[in-house]
Amino acid sequence: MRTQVGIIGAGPAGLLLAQMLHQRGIDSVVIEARSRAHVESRIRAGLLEQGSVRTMTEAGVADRLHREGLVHRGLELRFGGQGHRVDLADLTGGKVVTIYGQQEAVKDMIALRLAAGLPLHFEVADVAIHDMATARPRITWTQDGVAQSLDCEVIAGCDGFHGICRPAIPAADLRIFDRIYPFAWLGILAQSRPMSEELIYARHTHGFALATMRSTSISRLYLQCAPDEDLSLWSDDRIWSELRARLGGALEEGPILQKGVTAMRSFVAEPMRHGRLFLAGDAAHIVPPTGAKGMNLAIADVRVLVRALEHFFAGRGEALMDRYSATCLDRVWKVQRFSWWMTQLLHRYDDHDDFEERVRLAELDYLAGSTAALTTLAENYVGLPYAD
Ligand code: RFL
Ligand code: PHB
Repeated sequence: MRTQVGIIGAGPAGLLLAQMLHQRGIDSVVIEARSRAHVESRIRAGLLEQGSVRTMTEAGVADRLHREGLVHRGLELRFGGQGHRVDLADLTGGKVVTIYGQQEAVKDMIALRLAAGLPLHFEVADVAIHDMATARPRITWTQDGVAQSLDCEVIAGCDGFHGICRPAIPAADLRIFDRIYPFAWLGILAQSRPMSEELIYARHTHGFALATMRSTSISRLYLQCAPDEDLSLWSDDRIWSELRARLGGALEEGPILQKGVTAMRSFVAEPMRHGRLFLAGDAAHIVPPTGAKGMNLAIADVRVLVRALEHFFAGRGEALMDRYSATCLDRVWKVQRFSWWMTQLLHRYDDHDDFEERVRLAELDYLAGSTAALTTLAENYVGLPYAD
């Protein structure tokens, strides 16, 4: 088999890349380790920046997103038992964010690709990359026990944090920046009306909590917990009572549909390219979810990669491919900074002394009362402008 771009991973990065390349007449083959049912039911991100929605709209994958997505013009910060509304739209000249489940976006993109008869292979195993330093890199895998080989001109490593693409780059050619936080999030999906029409980010003496949603009848709620938290110690009653304590206000309870613990980490691998292998999305970087940036950053990488590949396949040379990593990393580090800042501001650190606690509360109080400080938060939250 041969193609122009071999894409490893059918998450948001891989699927959007495949679709945007198809729009430009560039062939690709997507391979995915898990089953279609698995990737379509994996509950993860929910918040899209305005630019992500625009990118998905231009890519032709946003019809249902526009019908079912919930547009939010603001959010609430809660601390010291009081809520403070942040008017994102007012602070950013009208920009908004949209709630739409990542797995819904993934379902839409898979359906579109399969309906168009374009190659997307699930449940592949033993994926390996060969000759990535040459102009004819190759991907091999097995499917149903049969060995497969794909000759490519470019390989896109969109296989997430635990994929094989980043580790395939020689360690000496990669610089890793990593920070692991001393807490995690216990997340639930519940059949209950959201607490409020907008997201609530709460800082409480027990720790952080977040009230978000997937629809007007499904809530998504998160609680700061220990990184090695034992879920079996969290009965539904305990979860609801802790959420009530941290979020304050009226919280409607309902059947819990899903529970999980998410680790918190900041991670960047530089550069995001090795020869003809280009990393995009979580394969290259991870942010803690407090800023709601992971999927948005994956989409931003894909935009840059599509432009570079469009130039290359139009015979206009490799200049944009050469700039791919630096262009992406410029945004990645700004988003890392914002995600780290939101995380440290809103979480409880067991090793922090009273001085640090007072400084954090002063910062929150300053933030809530300063249009300058809120504008900084808002313009990062709705998404920084793209370089192009
Ligand atoms: P993904 O989604 O991990 O997709 C990678 C795909 O590659 C497959 N794969 C392989 N395929 C073939 N061969 C191999 N050897 C393979 N190894 C792996 C995997 O099965 C998978 O299908 O990465 P991608 O596309 O880069 O997308 C990144 C996003 O998924 C991620 O950043 C976000 O979910 C992060 N995130 C959030 N991002 C936001 O923008 N807004 C949010 O509100 C938000 N909330 C969150 C989040 C992540 C969370 N968790 C669970 C980590 C909330 C949570 C709780
Ligand atoms: C979500 O809806 O899952 C979500 C929203 C905002 C965040 C993190 C997760 O900061």
